[in-house]
Parts: sequence; C-alpha cells; structure tokens
Amino acid sequence: MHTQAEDFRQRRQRLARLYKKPVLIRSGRPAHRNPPQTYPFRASSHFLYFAGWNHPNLAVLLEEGRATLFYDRPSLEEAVWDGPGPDLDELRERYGFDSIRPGAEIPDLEVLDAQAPEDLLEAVVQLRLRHDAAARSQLEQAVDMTVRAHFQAMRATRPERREFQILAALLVSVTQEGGSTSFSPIVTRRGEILHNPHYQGTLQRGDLLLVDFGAENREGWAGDLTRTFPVRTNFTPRQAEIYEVVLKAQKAALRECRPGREYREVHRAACLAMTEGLVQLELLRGHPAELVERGAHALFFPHGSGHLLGLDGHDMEDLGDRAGYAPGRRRSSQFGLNFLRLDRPLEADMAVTVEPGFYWIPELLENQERLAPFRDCLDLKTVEAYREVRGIRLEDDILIEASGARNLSAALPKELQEIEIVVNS
Ligand SMILES: [Mn+2]
Repeated sequence: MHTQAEDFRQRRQRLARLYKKPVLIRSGRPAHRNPPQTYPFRASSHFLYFAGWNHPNLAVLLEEGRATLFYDRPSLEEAVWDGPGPDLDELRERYGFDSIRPGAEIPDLEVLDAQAPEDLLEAVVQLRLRHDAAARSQLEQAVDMTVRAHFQAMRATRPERREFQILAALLVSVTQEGGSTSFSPIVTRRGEILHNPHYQGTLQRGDLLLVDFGAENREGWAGDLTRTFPVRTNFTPRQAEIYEVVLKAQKAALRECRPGREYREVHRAACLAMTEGLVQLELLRGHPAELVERGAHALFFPHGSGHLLGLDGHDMEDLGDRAGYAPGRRRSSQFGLNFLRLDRPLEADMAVTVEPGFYWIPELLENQERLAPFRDCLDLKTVEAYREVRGIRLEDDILIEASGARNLSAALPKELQEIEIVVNS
C-alpha cells in the first residue's frame, strides 16, 4: 500500500541522486512576540518537503537517501504545558524516518538555506519546481479549499459590512476544513493598494471588493486565488469595461501556459491584451505592441503576471530568484518588468499563478514625472473617468501538464455574469 512515508523517502532518494553530500534541514524556531508568547508556528517549507512534520526546533539529516530526525522529547515540565509529544515509532512510520536521535547530536553541517552551496540549492530547486504526484494532489486540495473559501466571501459580502467580516468568512471556511492561510490575506475595497494589509473599510454599494486569499492545507501546501466583485449588486459600466479587459488579459496569458513556453511570454501576452483593451477604451493611444515595449501598460499594471506555487504562495522565494529565474537570468530594470517573479521556461508538473490586474494608482497616474514619457500615448481625461474602478485583479492556479495546462481553480467563477449571479444570490 502506498504511504505518505514513501513519498518522503522518494524525495530524499531523488535529492541524494542530485546531491551527494549530507544535508541538514532545520524546521525553524517559533517567533516570539514576548517571552512566553509565540506566533503560530509553521515549519520551513524545505523541511516539510523532505520531512513532513510541522513542529519547531527539529533538524533532519539527509544522507544517501536516509533521514535522521533530531528531536528532544519534552521534559516533564514541558509536558505539563505542551503535552507528552508523539510516540517515536509512530513518527518513524508516518514520515519514514530511518532513525531518531537527540538534539544534542545534531552534526555541525551546512544547513539548507539561501546561503547553502549553490549546487545544493540547484538540486532542491530542481526537485521542488516540478511537483511529484503527492505534491500535485496536495496542491489540488489546497486550491479546492481556497475556492470554497472564496465562494463564502462572495456570499458574505453586503453593503455596510466591514472588510474584516469578509475576512472572517474566509477564515471560518478554511479553519472548518482543518486548514489555515498560505499568506496574509488581502480583502479590500481599495484594490489599487496592491498588498493592502488593512481590513477596516466599510463596504458600499458601487464598490468592488478585491479578495486575494490562499488556503494552506494541513500538510502545508498553498492555494492563491484572487477575485474582484461588486458588493451585492452588478458592476457599473466603467467597472464592467475594465473587468472584461482584465479577464481577456488573463485568458490570453492562460493560453500561453504549456511546457516549453517561457513564462515571460505568458506575462507579455497579458500585457499585450491589457494594452489592446485600454487602447480600445481610449485610455491609451497607439500601437499596443509598441506601448508594451515602452512600458506604458505598467502605469495601470505595474506587477508581474504570477509566480511559482507549491509549499509557499510564492514558492521558494526564500532562495531569492534562484527558483523563479532560470540560471544566468536577472530581473529587468524596466518599471513593471522588474516585479516579474518568474522568468524560466514552463515544464510539465510546475504550478504557477496567472494574475494580471488593472489599478488606478494615484501615486503613478498623478505623478507628472512618471507620466512625462507617456504624454503622447495617454488620454488623461479618459483615464480620469475610470478612477472609480480602483483595482481589479484575477488570479488562477495553473498546473502545467505534458499536453498543456490545467486550471486547478476552474470551479471559481470569473465570467462577469457568473460573478454577478453568485454575489447577488
Ligand atoms: Mn499570487
């Protein structure tokens, strides 16, 4: 019978084939807000990938495919507060550890982190980039959980409710399924603030609510989806026009998702379709391809189209750009393109997000210096007329497959009329 322990053993054996030396991986220490109080603990994703157990102050030694866990049983006093700890045989069986030793015996070895030897990091990136069958099934679970939470958020949205009440609906949904969040949720009527960390706003009819939320399932795998929808009414005409532009841009990007395709071409497709839409609506003037070349679209769409997805919402970004960027590639210096988190050819079994957006950001669109190079191609009067749109982003989670790509979040509505039906029901 196939067990979870076998999945971990296979990962360790694959690492041993790519990297011959012993590797030490730490689960991490809990962060304290004051001496007795800690923030919720979550083990490092590398530790979860190879060792599975979400528990603090552990180390695992991987050597020739074998795993030694270093773990101290709680003292009597610790057991009074935190419980007696798990049964060691159960641990061995569950995660496939070959032996379990006390923490005092942790060898003095190089630890897997961003400072580790490049050939070790390259091996880990190669493994974690392409998800094995167990990882794919975990990702599907996390995305399904995320989809259900988004439905709850759409249904909970009403005029006069506060943003934190919608956040509560999302949290209730994932908590009831034994999950949690894969990153700090964004729930805002001011979607133009890209990572708006506040939940204090009061929703009004005529607002759009932007929800960028990902569940983390029990094993630590992440979903990451964004929807933008009207507050229990229909889109205004201006909102609807821009929504359709963003939707077209997202679909154009999705069509590029397949093995062998460069992710920067996925991003370019989104930029081009977005620009075509903005030219049609007369916010921009000129030839769309040339406007994209010049970076004019970035006044409205200043971020990249997506990132890797796995055990983290931005998978492996703890290693800098080593995972997101193919060896030898560096970030562009052009505004907008410098925020592209992924620049490598897509391969089967990679998971990525696709999440273009349109934003009316005063810091960009009222900044004379920023606008200066684009005077000839901007219709500022028309741009002003779309200020009420604020921010619209659409994000799906995509698994690249041998013959194309599968949208893991296809069950969450994104067509304009479908959205209106859900929020008004
Ligand atoms: Mn995302």
